Amino acid sequence: MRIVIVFLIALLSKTMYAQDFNYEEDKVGTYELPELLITLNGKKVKNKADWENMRREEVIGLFQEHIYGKVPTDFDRIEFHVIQEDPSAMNGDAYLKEINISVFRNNASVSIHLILFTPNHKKNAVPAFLLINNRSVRNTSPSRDTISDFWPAEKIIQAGYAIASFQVNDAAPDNKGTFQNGMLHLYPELLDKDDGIKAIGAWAWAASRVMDYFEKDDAINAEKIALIGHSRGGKAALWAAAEDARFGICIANNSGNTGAALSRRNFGETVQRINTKFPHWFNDNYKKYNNKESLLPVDQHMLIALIAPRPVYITSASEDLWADPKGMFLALKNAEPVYELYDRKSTVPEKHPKPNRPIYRSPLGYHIREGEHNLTEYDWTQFIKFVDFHF
Ligand code: GTR
Repeated sequence: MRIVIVFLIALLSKTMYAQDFNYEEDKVGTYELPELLITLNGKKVKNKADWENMRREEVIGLFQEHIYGKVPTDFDRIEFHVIQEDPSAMNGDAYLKEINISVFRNNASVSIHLILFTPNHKKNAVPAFLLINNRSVRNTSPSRDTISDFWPAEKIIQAGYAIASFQVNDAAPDNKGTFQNGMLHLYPELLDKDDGIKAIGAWAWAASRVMDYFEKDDAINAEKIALIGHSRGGKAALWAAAEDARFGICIANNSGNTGAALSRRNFGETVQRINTKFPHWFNDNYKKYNNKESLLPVDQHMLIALIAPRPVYITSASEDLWADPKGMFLALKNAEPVYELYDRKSTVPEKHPKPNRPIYRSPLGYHIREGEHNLTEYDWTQFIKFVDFHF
């Protein structure tokens, strides 16, 4: 009897799950993407100047209002304190600095703890990878007592780049009850606004404060910063790079729904589900689009286009259907027209490539990796090639 009940519950939850989320290509249905190169009042965008003067501001404004909120740029003061230093970290291969980045506004302050290794074999200012870390702090151990593929610092140092990371929780705890307890203490007025940023915007803000630090560190070439994020961190990386043009390259790994995946494509995670499970990620206006993706004035190809002409690399994984690999590929493809306005020809193929065939000699780069939802050594190997090619 008991076995039968357990079996029935399992069957029921499986069918409910299958009903809620689509994993079948032939059930995706048809959808129409909003026009990238036509303004709200119907003007055609014909060149780079039209894009920059008419359409780009409009599109970023739509994302701010309906999805992510506008990342604030004003504050009273920013201070950088090196709290730990080791000139011969990694057996002498790297210089380690731990920096507290403290930002002050209206008698409140917040600190972002940055871990930074620079390669000792390079004499001049170096380009850097900055990871928005949404996983355990152990992944970015400054003492290197833990070595993790999620942040393979030694490999990046060998390749001649600096590598840095901060924890998302410093900027906004990743929790629907406590996300306010970070940088939003500086901007409490945003909490009352339907279009105010929440956690994803807060993480993007923190990445920009790290950029403020890079601009002051002579060891770093701040014009060559590759911002990278995995999954929810990938969503934040895309938004940060859209909002802050100082990021030279954006890499979004397995970023999925409201990251690089097209929202209108009914496959895997949906807007309704992301807003219900993670109400603290996007602004309140976004909740209006639960089960109404077709009413969104934007789709995610437009988010990638906002980063043009800077290089963007998108990844997916063959078993990570929740993040909709094909939906991410199609968003990237549909961002191409804006890159073309800058004469930056993408070499992304027409059809979704097979796993483990990276495209990196292109302003828009892509791979689908064999395997599950994760950030792996394989992914970083391709990122280095992409960044080598562009920087
Ligand atoms: C999932 C969420 C995804 C993705 C992922 C992650 O639960 O539904 O959108 O962001 O978490 O961050 O690993």
